[in-house]
Amino acid sequence: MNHPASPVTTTVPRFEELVAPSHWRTVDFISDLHLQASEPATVAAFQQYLEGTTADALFILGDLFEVWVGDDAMSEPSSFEARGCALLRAAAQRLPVYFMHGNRDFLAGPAFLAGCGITGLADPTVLVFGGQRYVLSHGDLLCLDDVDYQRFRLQARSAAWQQQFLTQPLATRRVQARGIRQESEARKQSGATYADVDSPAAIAWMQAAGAHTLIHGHTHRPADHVLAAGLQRVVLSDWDAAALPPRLETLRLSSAGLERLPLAPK
Ligand SMILES: [Mn+2]
Repeated sequence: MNHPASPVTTTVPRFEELVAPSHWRTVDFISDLHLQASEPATVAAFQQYLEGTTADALFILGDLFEVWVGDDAMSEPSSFEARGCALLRAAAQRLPVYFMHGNRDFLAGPAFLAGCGITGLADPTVLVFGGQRYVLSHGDLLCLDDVDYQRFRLQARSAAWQQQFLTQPLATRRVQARGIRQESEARKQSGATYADVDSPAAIAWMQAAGAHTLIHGHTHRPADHVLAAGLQRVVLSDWDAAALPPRLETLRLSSAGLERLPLAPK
């Protein structure tokens, strides 16, 4: 096979593999809901979606939550995290739910997964469905031009950084998270442009994984890109039920291929 030359700009990661059981007819992918107490319409849309979906499995590819400051936040009975977990737990009784970290909820840990009855998914993972291979990723790792973020990501994913962050009192962590969010909001307002997925790196990943399709979120730029002959990059939509028009969408995989399904707001 003749592959286009792709400069190796990043180390190709190790790919976990998940083979879909043969009884799965449809799989849904969602990401970037950025669930938060201040956006109740999106939370309601998520609940409505979970209660109504006919998918045989749900894959959440990161940034389900706007922020996750530690699994102990779930133990506060009336916390937003406890509520989010209850929604997931109810859904997980009907269908398998898989959760991949995003750059906002990367601190969601084993207690979160166990408490919600959902399964963690490594980034990246290859899903084998109907004899085809799909690379699943949040997508942040592929935004190579975002050099400052890549540096932060490396640090924040280390055991030492996480241990140090998590030893602080919950209230302190919540305050810190608010500060980081305000900074990011200010950056957005300033019109700063965000890096997009690096095409050569995405191609390198797909070739290494033996896959024809990469499905990711993170960039909030939903589109289907053909990167090279037979290689496509499919970008999930973020969710915002209060936007005009609302952004609520799932990507559904079946034997017919991939299809974007708009969801009706409540
Ligand atoms: Mn993200």
